[in-house]
Parts: sequence; structure tokens; C-alpha cells
Amino acid sequence: MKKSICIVGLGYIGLPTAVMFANHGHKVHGVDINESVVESIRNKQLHIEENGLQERLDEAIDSNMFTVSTTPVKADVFILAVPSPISEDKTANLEYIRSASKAIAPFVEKGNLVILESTVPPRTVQDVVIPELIPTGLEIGTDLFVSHSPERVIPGRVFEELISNDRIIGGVNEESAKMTSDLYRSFVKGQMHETDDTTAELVKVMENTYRDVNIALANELAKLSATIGVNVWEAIRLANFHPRVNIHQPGPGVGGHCIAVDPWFLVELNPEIAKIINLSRKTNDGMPAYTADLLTTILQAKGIETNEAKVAVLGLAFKGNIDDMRESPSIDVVEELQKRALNAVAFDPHIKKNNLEIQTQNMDEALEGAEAAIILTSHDEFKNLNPAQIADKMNRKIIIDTKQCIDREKWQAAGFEVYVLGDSKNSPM
Ligand code: SAJ
Repeated sequence: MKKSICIVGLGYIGLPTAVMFANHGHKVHGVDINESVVESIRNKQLHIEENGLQERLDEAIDSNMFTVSTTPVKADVFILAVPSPISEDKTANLEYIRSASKAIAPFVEKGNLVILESTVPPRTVQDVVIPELIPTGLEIGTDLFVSHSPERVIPGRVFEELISNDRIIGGVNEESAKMTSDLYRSFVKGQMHETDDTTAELVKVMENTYRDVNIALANELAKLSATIGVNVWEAIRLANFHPRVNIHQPGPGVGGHCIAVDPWFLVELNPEIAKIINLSRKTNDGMPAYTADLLTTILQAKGIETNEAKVAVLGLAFKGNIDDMRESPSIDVVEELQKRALNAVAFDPHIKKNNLEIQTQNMDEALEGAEAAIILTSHDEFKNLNPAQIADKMNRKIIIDTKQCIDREKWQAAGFEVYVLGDSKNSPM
């Protein structure tokens, strides 16, 4: 049955979800506290990059199925898709979840459904969302239905994954879970797995923690390989032929608003127990410094004076082919390079706004006179770079690939010395 839906938070998850529901016959009202975000969406202008989003937004607005404003409206269903970042002390900041829950409370009526989509520490529905809904006077589970259905889509492929991924649906009771499954069924082709709200919260955080711990393992193996002259990428590739092994990839660190954040939600529950999770976070957070050391060591091994030496940083997004810089390890790598007195100039073809002082919109400007270039993000633009085109611009032909994403032979044929993080066969570290 078609519903009216009010979605709070029009970011990387809220906006695609809102237009999906609108494209599937539901009347959707999107809410964001940021006036300029609301204004641009109203004018069909995107404030985020996501494949297929523009077309779907155009359709949603043109069909009058999607409206936006800075305040909630009455609806059958309320979906909360607001951020749940971590604070300086690595504990969850649930203020957005709390204020979004408070904001919808005056509009909530008997028979409505409230769904939390944001990734949160286990028990957030019980301890943060529900208390804010108590003033409605509605009885939770009979008058007002509540669930947690965590988003599980990967940036860049959000629409494909919104449709095809299975969904975890955690209801405060069976009726809440069932209503939530029925709603998402309008576009989800994957399976719905119903459970309780706290289990669903834990499942989502566990998934990202699994990846973080696995990436930390890959990073540790990359560093170890350096001590025995092995290419870790090759070793991991071979190990993964085993049917029960899936070692992830090393790199300059872990970014994004999920994998670099969610494991802290489990550490916060009990740091004495969550030892591997805690150590993995720290291992991955240590990779930008390792990457900067790698670059410095390479320059020094070549006898290049590192003080004020210019290096081109290629890639600021936290992963390939997206425009998202949140928690990006590139930001930390730049800082680490600066600490080592290197003159870093960064370029990212997907980040159209200068977020860092040393960022340029012109790749040539980053490369001009550089002693080395370091690839931190596996954008297609970097994978497909023509080394011959950039060779003349640089002071020296040294390229460091932290994602093993370029064709080494092609670059070597153009006269470049190619270094790959985790491949100690040709690296001084
Ligand atoms: N990374 C590595 N090595 C790897 C894989 C990733 O260093 O082998 C790095 C990436 O470069 C990036 C970071 O990890 O900096 C995270 O990237 P990602 O592609 O693994 O994940 P996200 O953050 O884009 O999306 C994840 C997804 N979770 C899982 O795959 C379990 C996605 O499904 C979730 O919806 C999303 O987190 C989220 O919102 O929680």
C-alpha cells in the first residue's frame, strides 16, 4: 500500500532513499536542517555525487511525489537518516538522532511507524529514540511502531544495492518489523531478515567491524611483508584462492563515515573486551603515518632533500570514484607529509571544492616540479593516467601507488620508478 513518508536527513543515505520511495509511488517529504541543502534539492541540484541520483531526483520532483523543507510534516512513516558521528574521545555522538527523534514527535500519530536507518551503537532505539517519542503519549508497539533498518549500501552503487541487498529489519516487536518489511518491499528485491531492534543495531556495526579488522590484518601483513621482501598484494591474492579465506586489501588507511567509525561503537561498550577491535582501529589509523614514512624513505633513498620538497598527492576522496572526503585517510596523509616538512599539493578530480589549503583543481599544478606523486585513491582517472603526459611536468619520475591500482609496466615503460605500498620487492621500506 502506498504511504506518506517523512524522511529526516537528506544526505548520502536519506536522499537516495527518499527518491527511491518517491519513484515507487509513495508521497515523500524530505527534511534537512540545512537550508541550503533543502534549497538546492528543491531546485533539483545535487549537493552529493551518486550514480543515477540526478535522474531519479528529477523524476521524483517532476512527478510531485517529493517535497522538501526544514521541518517535518505529518506522515504514515517517519524515517531517520541523520549522522551518528564519533566525538573526539571516540564515543558516539547521538545528538542528531536525539534531535531528529524530538523533531518528529509532535507530528507522530497513532498507527504511525518510525524507522531509524542511521548506523548506531546497540541500544540506541531503546535508549535514545524511544524516550523522545514518549511525549506523544502513544504506546510503543501497539499505537506507535518502531524499528531499526540499517542502511547497508556502498557509496557509488547506492541504487543498485538499495534494490538488491538483503535488509536487516529490527522491530521493537513483530508488528513493527512486519510493517517495515512491507514498506521496503516496494523496491527491495533482496530478502528481509526480521529480528529485534538491538540485534539489528549490533548486526550492522558488526559488519563494518569485520571489514575494519580484516583491513587491519591486511595492513599488518603489508608491513610485515616489507621485512621479508615480499609483495603482499600477490600473497593476499594467492591466499584468497582458498575457499574459506578472504583477506582484504592494504592501503593508506580506512576512511568514510562507516568503517572508520562504527567499530568505536563496540569499543565504547567495553574496551576491556573489545581488544582486537580497538587495536584494529588504531592499526588502520596508523597507516597515514606509515604511508608518509614510506614516501619520505623513498625520497631519502634517492638522495633527494626532503625539506620543502614538493610532492603531488593524487586522491582526496576516501575511496575510488566517489566525491566523499569524510574521514578520508588522504587528509591525514597530507598532515603527516606536512609534519615531515614536505610541500604537498593535492588534486582530486571528484572533489570540485577546495577543502584543503593545499588542494588544487588543476592536476598539472599538483604535478609541476614534484619530486614524486603518490596515489591515495583508486579513481579511474588515476588508473587511466597516461604517464607520458605527466612525465615532463614532474621534477623526477617517481610514482608511489598505495592502492596497487596502476599498470606498473606501462609506467616503467614511460621511465617512471614505481613503488607500491606493501610490495617491498622494489621498496626501501
Ligand atoms: N578499504 C581498504 N581495504 C579494503 C577495503 C576497503 O583499505 O580491502 C578502505 C577503503 O579505501 C575506504 C574504507 O576502507 O577508505 C571503507 O571503504 P569500503 O568500501 O569498505 O566501505 P564504505 O565505508 O564505503 O561502506 C561500508 C559498507 N560496509 C560493508 O561493506 C560491510 C557498506 O555496505 C555500508 O553501508 C557502509 O559501510 C555504511 O554505511 O555502514
